[in-house]
Amino acid sequence: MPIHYSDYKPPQWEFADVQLTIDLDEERTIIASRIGFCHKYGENRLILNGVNLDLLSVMIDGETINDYKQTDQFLILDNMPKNGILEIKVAINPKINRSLEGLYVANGIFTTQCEAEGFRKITYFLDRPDVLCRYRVIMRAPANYPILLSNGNRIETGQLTDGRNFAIWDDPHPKPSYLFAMVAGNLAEDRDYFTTKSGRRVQCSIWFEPAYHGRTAFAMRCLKSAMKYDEDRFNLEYDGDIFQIVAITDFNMGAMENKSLNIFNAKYILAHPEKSLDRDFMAIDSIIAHEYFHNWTGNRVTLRDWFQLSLKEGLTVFRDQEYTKDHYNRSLARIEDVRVLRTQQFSEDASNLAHPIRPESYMTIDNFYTATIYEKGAEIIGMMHRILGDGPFLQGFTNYINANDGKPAIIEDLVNNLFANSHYDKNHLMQWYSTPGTPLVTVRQQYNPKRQELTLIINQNNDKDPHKNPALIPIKIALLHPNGQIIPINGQDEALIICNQHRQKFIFKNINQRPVLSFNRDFTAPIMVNMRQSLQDKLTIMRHDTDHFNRWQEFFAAVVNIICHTNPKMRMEYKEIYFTAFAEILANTTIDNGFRALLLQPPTILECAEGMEIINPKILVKRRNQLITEIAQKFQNQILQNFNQLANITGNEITGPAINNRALQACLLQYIAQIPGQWGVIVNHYRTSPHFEGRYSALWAGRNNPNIQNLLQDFYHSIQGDEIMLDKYLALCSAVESPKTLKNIQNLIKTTIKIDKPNQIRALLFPFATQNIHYFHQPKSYQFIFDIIKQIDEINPQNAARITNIFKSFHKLTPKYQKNIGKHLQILVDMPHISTNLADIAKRLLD
Ligand code: HT7
Ligand code: ZN
Repeated sequence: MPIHYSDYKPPQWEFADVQLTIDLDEERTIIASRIGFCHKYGENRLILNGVNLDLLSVMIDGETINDYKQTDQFLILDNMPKNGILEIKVAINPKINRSLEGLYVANGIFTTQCEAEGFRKITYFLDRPDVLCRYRVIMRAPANYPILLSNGNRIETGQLTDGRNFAIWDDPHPKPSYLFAMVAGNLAEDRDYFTTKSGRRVQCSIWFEPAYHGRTAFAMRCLKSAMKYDEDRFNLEYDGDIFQIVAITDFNMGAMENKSLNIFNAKYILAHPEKSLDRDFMAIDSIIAHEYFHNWTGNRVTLRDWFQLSLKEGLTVFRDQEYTKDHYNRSLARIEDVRVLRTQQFSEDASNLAHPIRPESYMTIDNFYTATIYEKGAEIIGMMHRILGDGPFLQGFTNYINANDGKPAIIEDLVNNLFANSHYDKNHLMQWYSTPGTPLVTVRQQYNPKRQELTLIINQNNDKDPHKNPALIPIKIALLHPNGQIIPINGQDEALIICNQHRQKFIFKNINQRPVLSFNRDFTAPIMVNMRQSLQDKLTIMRHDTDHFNRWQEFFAAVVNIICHTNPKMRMEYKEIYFTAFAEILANTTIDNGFRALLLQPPTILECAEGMEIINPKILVKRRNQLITEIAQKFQNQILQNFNQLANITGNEITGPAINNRALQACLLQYIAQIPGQWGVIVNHYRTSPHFEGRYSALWAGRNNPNIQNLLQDFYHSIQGDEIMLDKYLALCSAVESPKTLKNIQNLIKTTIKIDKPNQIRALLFPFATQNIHYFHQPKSYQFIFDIIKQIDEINPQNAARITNIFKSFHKLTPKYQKNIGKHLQILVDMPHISTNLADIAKRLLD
C-alpha cells in the first residue's frame, strides 16, 4: 500500500530516552530495549514498527504483559498507561541478513544501517524521523570483536568475567532512530584531533580493517578540512567530543551520517596515490564533507517525515558542492555538477520514474534516494542562492538552523527562512518541489538596429506538470561583441532576468550592435534551452565567453550534435565549428589544463543519449567511435605533442594543478589509442606512471585494442586480494567493446565476485549498461542481467531495485529493444515473491 504525504499525522507518543542492551552474537543477537514513554494525544494504543524480530518478552513498568498483538510489521499494545517504562526483548540473526539493512555481519564486522527504515529490523520502535530521543547503548560481544562502537561518548569499556568485551555509549543529542548506529569488530584506528573555533578539542577517529593500513591519511585530512569549512563558511561548529568514521566493504550506498558515528563504504575512505584514481580522491573529499555536513543539516535539524528527504539531502549536496568549488576550481566543479545533473536527473525526469523533489506518495522510501531528491534538490537550493546572493542566503540559512535546532522540519521551514526578507514569491518557488519534469525554455531574439534594442521573447513549458503552471526561473545573461568583448547591460557585465510566466518579453536598450547572447550563464536554472543561434555566434561563445560554463556548454552541444543530430548536413556544419575551436584549444597552453580537458573530451554515451529522442545503441556507439578516430587522425601531431609536454610536468601529488594535468593526459590518451602505430604510448603510460590515475587511464583508453588483454592480465595480477582495486578491474572488463565481453562478465560472476557484495556487482554491471551499450543491448545480455536481478532480489531488494534503474530510459530505445526489455520487466512483476522495492521500480517503468 502506498504511503501518502497528505496522510501525515504527528506522533501520539513521546519517547524521552531509550537504553539498548545488545548481546552480539552472529546467529542470535539479543536486544533489550528500555524506553521512557509518554502519551501525547489520541487513543491509548501504541503501535510499534518491527520486521523479522523474534519477540521474547514485553514489560510495562516492570510487569510482563502478554495481551499484545503482533503482525509481520507491527507490535500493537492496547490500554497503555499515560506514561511509564516499556521494556522489550527480541532476538535477531545478523548472519543471515544479507539485505545490508538493520544489523548485519559481513567480513567479520557487525554493522548497522538504519536509514531509512532499518531500525525496525533491530527492535520494536517508533521508527519514524519525527520521534527523537536520547540513546544509551550497552554492547557486549565475543572476544573476537574487540572494538565496540556506537553514537556519542564512550562511558566505559572492559571485559566481562565470561571473556566477552563490553562498552557503554551515551549520546547526549536526541535523535531519530534512523541515525542510530553500532559497529563491532577487529578494527584498526587512525586518530587525530580537531580544535573547534570555540577551542574545544574533538577526537577524530577513522576505523578500518587492519589489512588497509596506510590508506586513511587523505580521509583524515578531508574530515578536518570539512570541519573547518563548516565553521568558516556556514558558521557551524561540531557539537560533540568525538567524531568517528568506520570504513566497511559491504554497504548498500556511499556512506551514512549516523550521529557522530559515520559509516562509510570503504571505497570512499581508503586512498593511496598508487591505488586510487583522482576521481576517487575527489569523491572521498566530497562524501566525507557531505556526511560531516549532515551533522547540522539532517541530524541536529532533522526531518518531520520521509517526504522531506530532500530537505536534508538536497541542502547537504548544495553544501558539499560549495565545499568542492571552494577547494578546487569553482567553474570546473560547476560543470561537473551540471554534467551529473543532466545525465542522471534530467533523464530521470524524462522517464517513467519522474517524481517531484517532494513526492506525493511512495511504496518504499528506499527507492526515493534518487537524483531528483539529491541533485535537483541541491540545484534548487543553488538557484535560490543565486537569486538571493551569498549574504542574504547565509542569513536565512542560519535563521533556519537556529529556529529548528533539535526539531524535525519540513521544506517550507527552510524556504520561508531563506526568503523571509525578499520580495520573491516563496509560494511560487515551492512549485519546484511539487512538480516533476524539466522546464523547456524557448528563446527568440530580435535586434532592432534603429532603436538599438534587443528583445528576448521567452516561453516556458513543462510537459510533466499536470497543472501547466509557469515556474519561477532566474536566468543570468550577458551580451558579447563578436570579438568576445562584453557589451554592458545597464552598466553591468551580466543581468539576471526572472521568468515567471508562460510567455515574457524582455527589452534591453542602448545595445549599439547585434550582440551574441550568452544565456543561462553558470547554468543559473535547471532547465532545457531551445534557442536559435547562428554557427558563427556559437563559435564566438566557444572562443570567448567569460562564463566557463557556457563556453564549455557550446563545445559540448557542438560535439553532441556531430554525433546525434538527425540531419547529416547539420552534423557536418557542427563539425566545422567544433574542429576549428578544438584546434585552437589544443594550441592554447595558457588555459587551465583541467578546463582544456573538459573542452576536448568526447561526451559520454549517456550524455549523447540525453540529447536524443530515439536511441539506437549500435548507431550511437558507431558514430561516437568514428568521431574519436577522426579527431585522433586529424590532430594526431598536436595531440601527441601536448601529451609529451604533459609527461614532464605530471607528478604524483593530489593538488588541483596535478589533477588537471592528469585529466588532460587521460583525455588525450583516448585519442592516442586510435592513432595507428601509437600503442606503445599506451603501454608506456601504463608501465611508467607514478600515479594510479595514469596507469588506469592507459587501460581505459586502450580497452578496445586487441592487445589490451596482456595489460589487463598484468593489472589483475598486481591487485590480488584488494577488493577496492578489484572493482576497477571489473569495470574495465565490462567496458571492453567486444562480443566476448558478456561471456567474460558471466565468468567473473562465477569465479571472481560475490553477488551479495553491492560494490562488485555494480562495478561489473554499471559500466556494461552505461558505456558498453552496443553489447549490453542484445537479447542474451538482457536475459543475463534480468536473471541476476532476480537472484539479487532474494538477497538484497534495495540493490536489485537500484540495478533495475539502469533501464530507466528504455522508452527512448528503438522499438525492438523496448519490447524486449518490457517483456523482462513484466516477467519480474509477475514473479510471486518479488520484493516491494523491485516491484515498485519495475511497475513504474512499465507504466
Ligand atoms: N543519508 C544516507 C542515505 C543512505 C541510505 C539510504 C537507503 C539505504 C541505505 C543507505 N545508506 C545511506 C546517505 C547520504 O546521503 O548521506
Ligand atoms: Zn546525504
